[in-house]
Amino acid sequence: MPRKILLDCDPGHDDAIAMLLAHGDPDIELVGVTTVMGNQTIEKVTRNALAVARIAGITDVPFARGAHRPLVRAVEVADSIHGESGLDGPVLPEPSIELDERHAVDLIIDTIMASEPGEITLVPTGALTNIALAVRKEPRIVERVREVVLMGGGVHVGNWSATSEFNIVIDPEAAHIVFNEPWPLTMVGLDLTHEALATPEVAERIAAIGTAPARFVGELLEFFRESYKDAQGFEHPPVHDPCAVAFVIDPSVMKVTRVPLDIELTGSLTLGMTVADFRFPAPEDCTTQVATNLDHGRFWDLVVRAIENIGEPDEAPVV
Ligand code: PIR
Ligand code: CA
Repeated sequence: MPRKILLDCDPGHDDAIAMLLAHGDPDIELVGVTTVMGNQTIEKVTRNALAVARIAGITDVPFARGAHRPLVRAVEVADSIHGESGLDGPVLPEPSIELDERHAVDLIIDTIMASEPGEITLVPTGALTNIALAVRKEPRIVERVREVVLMGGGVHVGNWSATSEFNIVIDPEAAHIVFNEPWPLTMVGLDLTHEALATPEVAERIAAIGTAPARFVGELLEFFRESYKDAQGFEHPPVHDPCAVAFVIDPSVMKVTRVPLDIELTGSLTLGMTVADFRFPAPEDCTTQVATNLDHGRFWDLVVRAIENIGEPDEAPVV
């Protein structure tokens, strides 16, 4: 039985690749895609999500627009990394599917409450605004989901401040809500994703697939490589978000450590830090874990296989 996932994202170059991985992998069934402001405004990331759906040939999955701003703070976008559109690089096609009429929060709640307990895995790859709102609106989702596997945070590393990662620090109050609910939560943060580097060998493997979706990923990686070099001084870009999907497909591609996690809300230097308490062995009731140590080869095998499986979708436009 494929694992059913709801992807809550802000595409975003790596979010787009996460979507392709979820769609193309045989062990995953993508049951919904929701958007949240982050890498760009909610209008832009939602449009991007629909464009990626067309490229990947995703036709029968509901897409819903979510939060246009964080719970408390002002909107802050990552245009230094993702560009003006949020998905700069490739030419984007006009969307060919319509948005669901529901707000993302309602699509999340409806999908989880209409499923069997333990059936749905939530995979957030952007700010946690929609998930926090969903928990507040319908708290029963907490015991009904199978688990939350999110890209965000970093125990020993930040990328938006010295201590903090973008998805968490742009809406730390939402992250605080999500990290403090008693659902099983795996944090696939920068400790792990900074190992998911798109080296030139990876780009060659993807180019060799030769399909339109593969060319699209190649163009995404090309732009990501340049912006990560300019904005963050990386030699190769870390492709964060598909790592969370990869954990759902095959948890053995990474190492995880059970540890209590919480979100800093008041530090003047450490706002949005994901604080891990390693002082003691994790207590019995600890429901959080953090990912470290990626199997780079097997991770990229999953991504390549998913793109191969997608092939040349009927809906794919010629660009
Ligand atoms: C990536 C992101 C934001 C800022 C930078 N510098 C790099 C986006 C990615 O989409 C990913 O989900 C997460 N936020 C990594 O911080
Ligand atoms: Ca993202």
